[in-house]
Amino acid sequence: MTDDRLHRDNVPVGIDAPVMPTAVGIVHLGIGAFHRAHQAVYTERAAIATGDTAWGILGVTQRSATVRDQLRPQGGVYAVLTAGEQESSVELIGSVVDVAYPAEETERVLAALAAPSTHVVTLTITEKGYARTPDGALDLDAVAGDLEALRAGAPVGTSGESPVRPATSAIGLLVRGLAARAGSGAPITVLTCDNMVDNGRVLERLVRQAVDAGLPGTEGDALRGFLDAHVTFPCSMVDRIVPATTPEQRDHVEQALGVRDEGLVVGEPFAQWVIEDRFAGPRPAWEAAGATLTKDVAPFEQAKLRLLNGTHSLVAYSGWLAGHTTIAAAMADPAIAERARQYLFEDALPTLTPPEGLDLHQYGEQILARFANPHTGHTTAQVAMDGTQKIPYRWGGVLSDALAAGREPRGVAFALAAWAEFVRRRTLSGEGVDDPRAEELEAVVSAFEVPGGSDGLGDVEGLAGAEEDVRALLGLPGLLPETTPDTFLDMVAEEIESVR
Ligand code: NAI
Ligand code: CS2
Repeated sequence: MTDDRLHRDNVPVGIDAPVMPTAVGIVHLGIGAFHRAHQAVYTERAAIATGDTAWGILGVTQRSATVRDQLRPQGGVYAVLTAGEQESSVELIGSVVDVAYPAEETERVLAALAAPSTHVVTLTITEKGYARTPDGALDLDAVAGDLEALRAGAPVGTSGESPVRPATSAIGLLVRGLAARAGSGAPITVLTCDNMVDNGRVLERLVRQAVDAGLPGTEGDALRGFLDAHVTFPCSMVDRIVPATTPEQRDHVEQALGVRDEGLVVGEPFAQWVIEDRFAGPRPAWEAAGATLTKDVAPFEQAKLRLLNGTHSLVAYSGWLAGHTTIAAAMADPAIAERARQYLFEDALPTLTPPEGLDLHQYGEQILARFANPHTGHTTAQVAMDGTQKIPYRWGGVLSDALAAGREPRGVAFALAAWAEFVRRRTLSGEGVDDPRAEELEAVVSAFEVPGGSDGLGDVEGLAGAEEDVRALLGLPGLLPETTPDTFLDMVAEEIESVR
């Protein structure tokens, strides 16, 4: 530990010391910015409110060791900068006790998932982390390595006699951990905190598909019996705008704290967590930190995904095309703000049943005000990532319900035109599309236009070329509802001109 680095044992004067967990009660898969600014904060605040310190978190990060290398030298402690319109504040979080990188520490993670002291697994592995094919089924190729390890029954916690095969997927790692736990029969709750409709049920289906594929027939009966009797997969709606941390934000907080925090995360003041009250065993008293426990998350989840996330994606694509780096800058553009309002209030809001006690118009206005907050620095490019994984949840339901009600939602048509043009420009400029289905997307665009043409945007035969590739992009399997009529695709084509 060095004096100029934040650490559990080196807390700056003048700021409240973080909680010191006495046990690991939670394993979190997908520790990134959002978990650190949301679930870990709720867990910290619940420990402070109740004095229950048995809810230490072991974070797991699948894709890189960066977060481990940020937090391990700090004893797991990091700061959260809350960046509001009027003021900002810094809070130290001690609920994360360590971070494991499965490629090098699979055995440790499996042992933690099997440990009787672990009662909850939470996940923020991004929509693409659920390893699904376009029709929503588990992509068995993506979890093949883990299913082989499952079949091999590699022992957990061995000291090297039979090295455990490194995990290749979050879903595979989770299934192997549950398999390691099954023998004890110790109950556990698996709580996904990713932006998907019916997220808990989606995750349960994928876990069960993995078990059926990995341990077919009677081989898997013990594990299936354990899942039936001792494991629950509640749904949750999570909300707090948490952008990727910038070097400038780290420098700003270093000035304020007097020590360097490599694990800093930044969030807006607003936060909400609505959790289905269906736990297999003990859990932190998250309600003491403001979480809502309910029997039915769906109305909250649908309102948030359609009103916040759907508008967010529209602003991201149209804002990026207009040259705006941040969401806030895009919201300051009257043309974009108007389109955001049209989608939110005319397309999405009428498809919703308001959650009890929620005024959807006020909620919508609050969302637009949150987007306009320039202090988070949330970029259009970040929100624009992984569009094929987000569009079905954010615009797909609005489109289906609007069409069923006899409406053709102009705001959704505009949003899809903006997404398609974003894909086209990113492909033809050579920058590429940050999306797990990038290869498919780029192939569609390149089939209609020659990348790197006269204007660097391809030899487009006028809008005709663009219209063809937009229709081809929208026809990608699993993107739009199969019942989408041609008349709506015509509306999208009409909107191309407004985004070019
Ligand atoms: P991040 O990029 O900081 O962290 C993503 C985490 O997911 C990392 O640990 C990464 O290793 C893991 N991951 C990424 N791809 C994966 C894959 N294919 N398989 C397994 N693990 C994978 O992102 P951030 O901001 O933490 O957001 C993560 C998720 O949290 C989002 O995708 C969304 O579902 C949810 N969320 C994010 C909010 C935000 O404002 N950032 C707000 C509400 C929900
Ligand atoms: C954003 C979300 O990046 C995105 O797709 O729309 O991460 C958004 O910031 C959160 O859902 C807000 O709760």
